[in-house]
Amino acid sequence: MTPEIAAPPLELPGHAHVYSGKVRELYAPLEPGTGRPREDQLLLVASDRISAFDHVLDSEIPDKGKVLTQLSLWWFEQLADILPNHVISSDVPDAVAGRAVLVRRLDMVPVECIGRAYLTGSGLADYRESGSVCGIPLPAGLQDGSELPEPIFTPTTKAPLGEHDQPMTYAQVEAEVGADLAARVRELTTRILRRGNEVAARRGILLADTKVEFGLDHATGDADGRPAIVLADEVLTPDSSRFWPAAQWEPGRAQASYDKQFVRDWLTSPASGWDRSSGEAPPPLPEDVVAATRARYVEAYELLTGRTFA
Ligand code: Q0Z
Repeated sequence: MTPEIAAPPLELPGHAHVYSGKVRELYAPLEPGTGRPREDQLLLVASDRISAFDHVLDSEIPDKGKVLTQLSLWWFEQLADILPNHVISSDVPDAVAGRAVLVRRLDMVPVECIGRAYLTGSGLADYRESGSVCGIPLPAGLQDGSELPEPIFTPTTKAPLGEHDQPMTYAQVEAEVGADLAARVRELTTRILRRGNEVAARRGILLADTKVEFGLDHATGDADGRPAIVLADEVLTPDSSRFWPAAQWEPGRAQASYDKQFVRDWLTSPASGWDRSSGEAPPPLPEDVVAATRARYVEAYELLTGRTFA
């Protein structure tokens, strides 16, 4: 892929820019006295940028950052009986109102914790080659989009930006973080996805898979003196999970993507004039595709939360 040049990050008074992701930014609040970056907090800012086919598009989706941030905050509440989360406050600078959260800086677990409830994508490719996913044997005869007998943990490495994460076996996770922590993040990942699907199914949405990130809070130990595991980053958003409309679910073909279907359909249609295999950056989206995509994000938020997106 051709590396597209990222837009310079927003200047936020009182904050130091720490890191740019594909569609999000990390800042550290500055200490009022010293002006130095705080080491115990981060400001997570979601932009309106969207990626498709491994490219960050030139077109933004208005309110996408707000919708995903508010959805993630809502999920943290739905998951609060399973584990604590990193959120300190959603009282953030006006420039990023609604699309940023102030969080506790944690010691991040160096594994991408992926849970799968349905088979697709790289999991499907692995299954077709080996009959298993990340070393987990699965029944024969599964198709693209099949529901799995139970949610599975299919971790990957955390690759640097622009590189692809690599699948890990569970034994590799144990070697990386120890058997105790490996078992705990595996259990938490599948519990989060199971809870997510219990809630989403009532609203006509399937959560095929999800990526969650955990951090350790060494200050808060559990009864056995182990550091508390804290849910970090964003959770169960369309950027971290595959959302499928349940009404259109039909194993045996690629499923409609809840959020990006209009984007993908237009980019792969003759109308876009774009050749996915060319390595070229995709063209800007027509305004009706932008509007329809914004409406899908808002619809997912409103369906799931039962709230109106202001
Ligand atoms: C999250 C990311 C980006 C948003 C680091 N609570 C935490 N403590 C320490 N580190 C992180 C968190 Cl959430 C952390 N990321 C991913 C990148 C914007 C989130 F650019 N990286």
